[in-house]
Formats: sequence, structure tokens, C-alpha cells
Amino acid sequence: ILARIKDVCKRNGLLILSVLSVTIGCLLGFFLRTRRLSQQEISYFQFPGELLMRMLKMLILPLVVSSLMSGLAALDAKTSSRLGIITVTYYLWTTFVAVIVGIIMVSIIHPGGAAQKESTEEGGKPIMSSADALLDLIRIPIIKSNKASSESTTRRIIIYGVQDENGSNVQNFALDITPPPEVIYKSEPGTSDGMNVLGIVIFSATMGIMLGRMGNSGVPLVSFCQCLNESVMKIVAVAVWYFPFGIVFLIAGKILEMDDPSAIGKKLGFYAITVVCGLVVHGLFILPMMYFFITKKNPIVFIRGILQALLIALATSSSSATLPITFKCLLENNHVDRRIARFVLPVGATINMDGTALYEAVAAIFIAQVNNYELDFGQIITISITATAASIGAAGIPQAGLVTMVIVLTSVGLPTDDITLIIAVDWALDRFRTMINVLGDALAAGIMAHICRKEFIKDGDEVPLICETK
Ligand code: DAS
Repeated sequence: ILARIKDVCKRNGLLILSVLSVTIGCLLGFFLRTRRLSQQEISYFQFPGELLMRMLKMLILPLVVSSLMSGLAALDAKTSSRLGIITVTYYLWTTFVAVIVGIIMVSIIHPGGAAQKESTEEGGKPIMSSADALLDLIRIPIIKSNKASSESTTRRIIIYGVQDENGSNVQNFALDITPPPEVIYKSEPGTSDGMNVLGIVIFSATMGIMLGRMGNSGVPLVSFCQCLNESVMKIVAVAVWYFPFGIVFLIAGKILEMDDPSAIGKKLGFYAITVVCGLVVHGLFILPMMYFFITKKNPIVFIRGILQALLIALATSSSSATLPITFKCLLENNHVDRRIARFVLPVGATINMDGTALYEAVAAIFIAQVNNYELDFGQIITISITATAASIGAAGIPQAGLVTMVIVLTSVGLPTDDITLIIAVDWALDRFRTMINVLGDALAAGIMAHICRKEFIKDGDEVPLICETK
């Protein structure tokens, strides 16, 4: 029995530690809430968790660039274009299905009824057409206008004077309060801490396809990207042992700063239940069933292989930050061909957010119900389209879905400041929708690896790493 326990701990040690750390983090967070810590004590306590987030974010850029470039360069033109088309089509389809699931759930449970406003005037008219709403999405994440540079040249001067006893100015002073550029360079929707991930994904994918067509002249850069990718994954293999420790402080720190749970009340309780029901139906039923029907493999075994990544998604509420762990789980536990994972995962972490799309559709209809706003069929379709598109524009960072939700609300004329109704529970629901986002990306990689398996030499026989062959 001891040998068996030792074997289980050896194979699942990290997973067991992570599950324990989530549990301990929750218990510790609620316990410390009773101790009424000061803001400074809370910030000190949150530091190990902040360290974990920065550790993961540090890996996003090198991982996304090296994965896409080396992954696509290793595929021939026919396979990379076929893989790209099938992957993006699959992503759009599953995201739209997630929206439909959310709309059905919120229509059945009708959480807005419990929270209806007293003075509800008749519903407004769409302020922005769906076309404009969709165009807004493209503008936000890809063409990132660097507003910071224009703002940073805006000097902010305060003039104040010293007056004598008669009230006339005897001396004037000018106080320059222009904040330094790094203070005003804020991350816009669709970017992760100022980094425009969707733009980087598009650039890296294009470069990878071009490298694949360059033959021998592209080998040095492909080799560099492969070695960079391998080295990043080795950093992950070491850093991952810090994660359980960081998760405890990350979760406890979040619980310490959340609003008083009693403020959530009945109306938001029904709303949260609606979101969770939709995520469970989509994430634990529809997606696994699609995986099973396409690959004829057991989805439970596959999901078990990525549990570590799902826990990191729960702790960090960032699918981009979870990407290094998602890679590790897929390659080491589920043995997905790394050329497929290197394309499907970075693209998925950026544009495939089933949980976010479902959430935005539910939130929009919840706010319509609260305002006693009767949505017609056309507006439901508009919400479906804009929620699907808004999730594409959302970055894989905490509460990005709350930002792009403005476009969904605006497209059907709903009051955007009603987003404040759901903020009290958004930090928690964000974790669950991020888990479904990561789950959707990982299952997609498994499905694409199955669909494209005939293109490769043999199952599991991979293109040797160029830097390995030296
Ligand atoms: N937290 C986002 C993510 O990382 C999802 C969201 O905000 O909706 O996927």
C-alpha cells in the first residue's frame, strides 16, 4: 500500500499539491477576513501570489512567439493552412454554441426577475449597430492606438499663487503634475498588461508559415524558436513547483480584498448560479461530447491530464498566464503532438474563449431582465454575434470579459453602467469561465491532433528538434 501511495504521489504530486493549495487558500482567505488586516498587511500577504502571476506572465511572450513560429514552420504548407482553417472554424463554432447555451440558461432560470429595478422605462433603442460593435472589436485588440504617447505629451500644470493680506497675488508657482509615461500607459481591452497578444499571435503565425516555406534558409530562425520553446518549457518545469505555494496566497489574497459576500444577496446569487450552470453544461458536457464524437477517445482521461492547468486557471483567472501549464499538461500527460499544440494553444488562448462568450451573453440578458427590457429575436441574434466576437477581442487576463462586455450591451442599447450590478461576483465567476476557456483550448488541441494525425509521419513520431539533431 505504501508503494502504491508513493507511486500515486510521484505521478500526481503536483496536482495533489495544487488541489490542496486551492483549498488552503480559500480557508486561509476567509479566516484572515475575520482578522480585519490593514491594506498594507493585505498587500504584503498578496506578494507571493503576485510573484506567481508575474512569473507566468513573463513566460507568455517567448512561449507564444516561439511556439507559433516553430510549430507552424514544422508543418508543410498544406497541413498548416488546413490546420489553421479547421482550428479557427472549430473555435468559432464552439464559442457560438457556448453563447446559445448561455442564452438558453438565462432564459430558463430568468435571474433578472429577482433583481428587477422599480422604475423600468420601456427598453431603449440600439445605440450602436451590430456592425459598428463588431468593428469596435477589431479596432480594440489588433490596431492598438498608442494613446499613452499622445497623453504623455499633455502637460498637467497647476498654477497656484501666494496672496498678501489684501488678497492680491504676490507670487505665483507652477506645479507640474504630468505623470511619467509608465504611469499612464495603461493596458487597453484586448491587451495583457500593455502587450497586444492578438497582434503578436497574428505576427508569429504569419512568420511561422513563411519560415515553413523558406526551406533551409529558414532553419536558423526555426532552430532558434525551437530551442527557445524548449528552454521556456524547462523553466516552466522548474517554476511549476512554486505554483502550489503561490496559489495559496493568490486565492487567499483575492478573498481578502473581495466585497462582503453578504452584499451578493439573492439577485446575484441566481445570476451566479445561471452562469455556473451554463459553464458546467458547456464545459463538462458539450465540449467533452464533441471531443468524444470526433476522436472516439474518453474525454475524462483527457481532462484528467489537464487538471493542473485548470487549477492554475482557477487560481490566476488568466488563460494567457495558464498557457505554459496548459502546454506542459498537453505534451507530458496527454501526448498531443507538439506541432499541433504549438499552434492551437496560443491561438486558442487569444481568440477561443467559450466561457467568456457564454458569460457575456448571460450578463447582457440578465441586465435586460433587470431593466424589464423585452429583447426581440433580432436583438438576441445581435447579442449572440457580439458576444462571440467580444470574446475574441477579450485578452486572456483577469476580468477581460467585463471590459469587452460593454460592446455587447451597447449593441442592443442596454445601459452599460449596469455592469456594476455584477461586479461583486465577477472576480469569482471569472475564474470559472477562465477554466472553461482553457478546457476549450486543450480539447481543441486534442481534436486537431486527431484530425491532422494522418498528415504526420506516424502518430507520435515528431519532426526532430533541429537543435537536438546537432
Ligand atoms: N479571465 C479571462 C481569461 O483569462 C476570461 C474573462 O475575463 O472572461 O480567459
